[in-house]
Amino acid sequence: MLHIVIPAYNEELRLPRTLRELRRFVREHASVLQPVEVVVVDNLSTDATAAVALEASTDAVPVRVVTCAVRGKGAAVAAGVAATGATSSDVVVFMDADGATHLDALLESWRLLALGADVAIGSRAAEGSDTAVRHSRLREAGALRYRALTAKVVPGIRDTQCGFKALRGDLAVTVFAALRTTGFSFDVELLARLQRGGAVIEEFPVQWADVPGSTFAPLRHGAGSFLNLAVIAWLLRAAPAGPATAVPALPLAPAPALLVAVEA
Ligand SMILES: Nc1nc2c(ncn2[C@@H]2O[C@H](COP(=O)(O)OP(=O)(O)O)[C@@H](O)[C@H]2O)c(=O)[nH]1
Ligand SMILES: [Mg+2]
Repeated sequence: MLHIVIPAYNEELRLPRTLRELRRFVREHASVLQPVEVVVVDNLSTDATAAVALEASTDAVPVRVVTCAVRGKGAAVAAGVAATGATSSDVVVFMDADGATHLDALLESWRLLALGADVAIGSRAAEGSDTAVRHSRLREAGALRYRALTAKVVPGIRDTQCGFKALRGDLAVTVFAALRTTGFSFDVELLARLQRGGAVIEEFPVQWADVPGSTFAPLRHGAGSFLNLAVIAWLLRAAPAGPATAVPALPLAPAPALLVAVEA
């Protein structure tokens, strides 16, 4: 089963289109992506986020709304992953409410997990990615610095902040239960923990288009993001990056249909 977690803070405008596209995409690739459940995590929204999410629910793509009382994208994704109750035969994906990452990422991440990866992360830095629209100059400059620092915490990973990531279900539940970062830097802590646990992490190129209405405000969230990186490095100081074996062997048995469908 595929569980798709979407953190949402005041997303009544951007979420409906994302859920509509998701329904269409799942219908087109039903043999790979069904059964699926969407968990929208309403992060104390003051608009109609929960209502528009529930309105989008169908039999083929059921949508469940979970409330997270702790603000922050990290807290919201963690609450959603916990609510999936995913097991080793499941896949957990999380993606942003704005649908900035093209949904082809669903197929590619499935394929990588089926081939043996524990984690597959969308990357705007990987060869072959296509990032049509860019952020403001200020955000770009900040992102560049941020990337240079994340490289020290999670060596080898080129884009920690793309909104799309897929994990083996049991691993997702375990690692998110340990996560401490509630804000936008949670991806770095997540990847650092996974890396130190010996998880096989594959970065794959995505088609990515910025969608107006970002909830990330460089001036408001920027400094906090850098501070969080320092906290994460400190939190994980005792666990050196490098090969480890804490992650149990691959439990996902790929259906033959999956590999064929993805290649088609
Ligand atoms: N800023 C913010 N975003 C949140 C929060 N909780 C969940 N989110 C979601 O996190 C995602 C962030 O994506 P987005 O706003 O597009 O940021 P960007 O893509 O990094 O510019 C969206 O789905 C938000 O709705 C929160 O407390 N604050
Ligand atoms: Mg976005």
